[in-house]
Order: sequence, then C-alpha cells, then structure tokens
Amino acid sequence: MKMPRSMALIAGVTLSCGSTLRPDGNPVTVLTPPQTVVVVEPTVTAVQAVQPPSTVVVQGVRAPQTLQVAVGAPPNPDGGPRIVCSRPTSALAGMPVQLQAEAQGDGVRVRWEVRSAPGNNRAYRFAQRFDANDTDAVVAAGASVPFTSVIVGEYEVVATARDAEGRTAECSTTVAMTGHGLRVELSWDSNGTDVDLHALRGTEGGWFSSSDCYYANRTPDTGYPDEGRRRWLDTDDVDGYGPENIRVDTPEGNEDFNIGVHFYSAHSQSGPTRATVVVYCGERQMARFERNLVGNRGTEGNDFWRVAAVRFGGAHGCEVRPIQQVVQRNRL
Ligand SMILES: [Ca+2]
Ligand SMILES: [Ca+2]
Repeated sequence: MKMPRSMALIAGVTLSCGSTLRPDGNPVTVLTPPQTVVVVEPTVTAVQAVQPPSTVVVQGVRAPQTLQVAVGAPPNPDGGPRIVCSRPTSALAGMPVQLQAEAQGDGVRVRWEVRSAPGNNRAYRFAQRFDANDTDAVVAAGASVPFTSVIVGEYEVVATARDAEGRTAECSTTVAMTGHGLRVELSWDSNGTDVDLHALRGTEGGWFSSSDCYYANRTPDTGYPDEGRRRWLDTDDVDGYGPENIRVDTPEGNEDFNIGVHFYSAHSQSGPTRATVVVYCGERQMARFERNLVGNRGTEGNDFWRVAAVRFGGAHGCEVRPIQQVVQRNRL
C-alpha cells in the first residue's frame, strides 16, 4: 500500500493498510474507481476503494485536500487470502496488456483465467504473444502477467488467490481487445468440424495457391519488407467453432482483399454448419456475413464461400463489397 504524502494534513481520517480508508469509528462505503468522492468532516463517510488509484477529496475546516489513494485487497470474511485486481485495460488485438493482482495471505499463489470471451473463443493467451500455449497462468502474488488475444472484443479475466491452507479469494477485471488495420474473423456453429478462412490479395494466384493466405500458407507475403502490409493467419481451428482470423495491420488503399471460406471437413458430423465472417477496418466492425455451408462431400466437393472484397481508404476507412457466392471447391 502506498500512503498518500498529504495524509498527515487530514484531521480525523486514518488510512489503514488493506482497502479501508477509515475515519475513526465511521462506516465504510465502497467506491469503484475511477471516481472521486467527497468526504465532509466531521460526518465523515469513509471510502473503501477496491482498486487503485482512487481520488479522495476531504473537505473540512481547511481547504479541500485531494489524495491519491493506493489500496490493498478487501478483507476476506473467512480469514483467508485477500486479493484485488488491476483496473480494466485495453490494447490492440494481438498486443499484450499486463495484468496484476495484489494478494495477501499465507503462501498465496494467484491463478489467472478467462471467465468470458467474445463468442466463447479460446484465442487468447496469458503471454506476450499469441503463439504461446498458455491459456491460464499461475504466479506469485503481485507478479504481473501478460495477456493477449487476436480476437476483437471484451474479455473478463479472473484472478484466484489460494493460500497454503487452500482457502481462496478472487477478483476480476476486463481487457478490451480493439481492432486495427484490416481484421477478418471467422467462426462457425458446429463442434468437431474444420472450416478454413482464406484471403487473396486481388486475384493474385487464386484460391489454394501459394499466394493465398490460409492454414497451409499462413504468411504468404514474406516478400513484403513492410510487415504491416503482410497478411497473417493467426490461428487455424480444426475441431469446431473457430475462431480463425486473418489480419493486415497497415493495409494500403490500392488493392482488394478477397475473403473466402472453405468447409475443409465435417469430420463425420452431419447437417449444415453456419459460418460467420466479421470484417473490422480499424476499430470499426464494417460488415458481418453468415452462410450455411455443406462439409460432408469430401474436401474437394465441399462448399467454398466467396464472401466479400475489402478495399482500404475512402470516407468510411474501407469499403466492403459483398460477393456472397457459394460453390463446391472443385468448381472454383
Ligand atoms: Ca480450420
Ligand atoms: Ca475449436
């Protein structure tokens, strides 16, 4: 806990470690930052700030004082560990944020997990980069943990403190992953199935060629010295639901990106699968397409969906031109 430097100036207010700013004997209210609360003496209502930093203004006989209060974890009623999470953060999708939980207790360790993710996706990692394997993390109290996802949206992350006796306490915070450049996300509604996202630069090479960006050729643009202009398939999902995404971080405005979806294999699942493609240009979701696809005719006979063409530039940041044609792959 960081004690405010001006604390000594505030008559009748005692800051105790832990989460409580407690004027002697007065009740405690809960404040979730970022907020400012005004405390008027002598009928002081104290403030329990659950996350730092909070601003507490104390008005008394002297001029108003402003304190930056750094607080620890709230008390645990069963005497177990105490924990408080860092405040909500955001980052560009694919870039890391640093999470931290202050925890107190005997031999406390902290486990970080995701409680909710956009579309129930699993395309997140407690790591600096998405290509690591860590979908949770266990660290010492107070240690910072990187987190990232390649899928745009808000993630609720939970930190659970467990002490040497197995007693637990938890806190949660949110991480918003924001769009940037061109991002195309694919998801679908069946388990055990393999659908693939594709992106062509113009019509160069054609689908499934060495110029196509897809699971067998995730980074076709290695010849571009500027990595921001390259297409990247961040994740290929082979066992149902997705997601997959293809991105271009700093696309130029003079070329089309053609988006395609192939139902690679239904893996003996029957019935159609509904695929959804979402296109982000910068932070904005520009288009959303849905289509039922057939995937049990064998890879060559399965559906290929020519979804849309995207071109950057213009008043709206980009233009998405729907194509919306479904053919069997061997008739492309
Ligand atoms: Ca796939
Ligand atoms: Ca999956």
